[in-house]
Amino acid sequence: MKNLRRKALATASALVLGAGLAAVAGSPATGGATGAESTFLVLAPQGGKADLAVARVAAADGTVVANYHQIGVMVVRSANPDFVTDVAGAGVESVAPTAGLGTVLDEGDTVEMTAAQIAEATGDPTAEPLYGQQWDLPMIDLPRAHAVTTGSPDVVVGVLDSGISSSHPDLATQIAKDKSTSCVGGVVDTAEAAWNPTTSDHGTHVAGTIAAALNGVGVAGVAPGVKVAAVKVVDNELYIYPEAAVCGFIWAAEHGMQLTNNSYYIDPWQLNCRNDARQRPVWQAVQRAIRYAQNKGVLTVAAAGNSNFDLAHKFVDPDSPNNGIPEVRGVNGACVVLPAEAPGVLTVSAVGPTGEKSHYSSYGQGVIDVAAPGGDSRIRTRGATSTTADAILSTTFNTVTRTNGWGWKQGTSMASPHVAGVAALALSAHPGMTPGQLASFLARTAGSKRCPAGRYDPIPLIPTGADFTATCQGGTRNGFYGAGMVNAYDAVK
Ligand SMILES: [Ca+2]
Repeated sequence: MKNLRRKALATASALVLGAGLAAVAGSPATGGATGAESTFLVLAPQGGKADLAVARVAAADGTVVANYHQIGVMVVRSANPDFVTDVAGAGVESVAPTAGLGTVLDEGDTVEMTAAQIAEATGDPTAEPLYGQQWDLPMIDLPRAHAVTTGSPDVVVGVLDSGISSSHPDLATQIAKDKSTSCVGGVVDTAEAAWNPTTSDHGTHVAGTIAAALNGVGVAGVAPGVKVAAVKVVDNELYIYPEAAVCGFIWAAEHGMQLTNNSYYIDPWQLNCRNDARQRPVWQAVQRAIRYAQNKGVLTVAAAGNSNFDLAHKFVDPDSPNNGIPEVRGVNGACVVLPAEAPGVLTVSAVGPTGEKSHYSSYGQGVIDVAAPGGDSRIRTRGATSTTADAILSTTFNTVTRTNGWGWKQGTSMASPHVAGVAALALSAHPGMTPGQLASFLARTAGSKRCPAGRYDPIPLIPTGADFTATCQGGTRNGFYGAGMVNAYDAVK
């Protein structure tokens, strides 16, 4: 278990972060106020009463749309341009607007299987017809694990993501509908339509890796006996706002989930962290929510990111400024990457079909806890060709045609749910572990993987000009693989 790590994820989201400034929808102002409404997080002192803060919000022309009293955090909407100064005072520890602090989901490309490919694979009705293409499952020793258990329905994994298709033939029986919700906007909406996918099937793919049914259809999940709950935190513009994440963590904590999978990051790193006075309350709120969930028995599993970035040396951002001179940023504790960086979170790197680090996977000694298959469509052939089948096959939902299917994606987003699935199996076989015990258990039962010697260059034959080299540091616990590849059998035997 790591403790109070600091790291950042340089992500592809940098290019589109600016769009987040406009992504908090304005709605018509009411009560005579002028201007568009904005969303604010208002923090009462931790452990204190929120009554005073509630009164101050009302007096400042704000409306509390969600009150997470457990952690002293309120989601407030207001059209008052002076809301931040007006609400300040006794009983309010801090306040900040969240506009511009959404991070875009690193969704990845989906390559869908064709109907012909699916039909061709359905020759054996006694087995999952597409299982033969799930190279990732033998890699984590899953067949032997399933001989022991496929998981208990008492274990519920919260999928904080873009929703789960409840009409998918491989998922319809796997969803704990009574524990599913949308948290978009920071407000709970349990209508089934609200937590189904709209503009992204990322969460549907993640959910299939965790728990796709053993039903003679499509694919197998890592833990098909457990349940997944959709906790939709990604809005229709693919942004994850802090208020949605706060809502999601509290929801998971209050609905008996033992695990959440977080294949996204709330990442201020690409923003100006030096002027963080405005951001600090936002990250404090998210960290309170994560801590609360952990204290309620929820293990947070998170993806490391897809930037081939050394998270152990994040204090130097190689991309900023662009004059070739790395700048040491004035990052402090309010500027952390969440959820991956919060204490107690299990952080996952990705490997491809050879078992080597995926070319995109971020890494870092003391940061990565375990590794799992995330796919690498460019590694098996050492760069000669890009091979879709070297990505991860799971459940998909075409958001244009509104149809369910199966297809490939790759990323640490795909690695993290393998770990969540193994964790769910471990809890099924060995109930009662605390989040900390479970995290340690997964690390202890992982198959240690040594660092490659020298400078790692996964795709030397590709003349793309892109640099995917990396240097792995550490011994049996190292920056590429953490404690090693999760092993489902060793986690249940
Ligand atoms: Ca299936």
